[in-house]
Amino acid sequence: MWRVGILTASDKGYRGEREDRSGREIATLVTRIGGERIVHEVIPDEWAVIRRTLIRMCDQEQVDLILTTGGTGFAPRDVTPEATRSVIEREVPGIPEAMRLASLEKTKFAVLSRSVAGIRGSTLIINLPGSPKAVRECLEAILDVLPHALEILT
Ligand code: MTE
Ligand code: CU1
Repeated sequence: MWRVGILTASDKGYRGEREDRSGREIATLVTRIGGERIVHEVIPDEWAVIRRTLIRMCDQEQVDLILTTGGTGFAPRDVTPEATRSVIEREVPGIPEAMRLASLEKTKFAVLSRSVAGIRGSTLIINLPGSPKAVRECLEAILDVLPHALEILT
């Protein structure tokens, strides 16, 4: 079983004004590759909070994989990619490239996601967009390669 952390960055979700359907979608999808949700946080779109939560999931909870959802767009408070870049040691550009390529077949708006992926210690962190539909489309594009990726990381 892979240990999976889910981080939902959403001001509305944090205030309880929006259900975290995207986080639940991630939890369901990862079971297909033997992923088990160990931690799941809904936090505001704050650089420092996202950064702190990512570090805790990697270094304390020691998850194998963190999937974030939300905050990858152009709104002023969309800072998930920046917070992710601040904690990773090695970037993995191929993962967001593949997600955007696959998503482009569904919607032109795929190019507006600024998602990044990278490695901190033995944890792989991947940003997904905010909507449940985008989460499904992006994660399905890369899900099959994740077991091999995680195997070589550990
Ligand atoms: N990717 C897929 N596969 N499907 C989508 O519907 N929506 C796009 C893009 N990526 C979308 C997608 C849109 S409209 C935006 S603005 C960006 O993701 C950023 O989304 P976020 O701000 O919710 O992270
Ligand atoms: Cu959009």
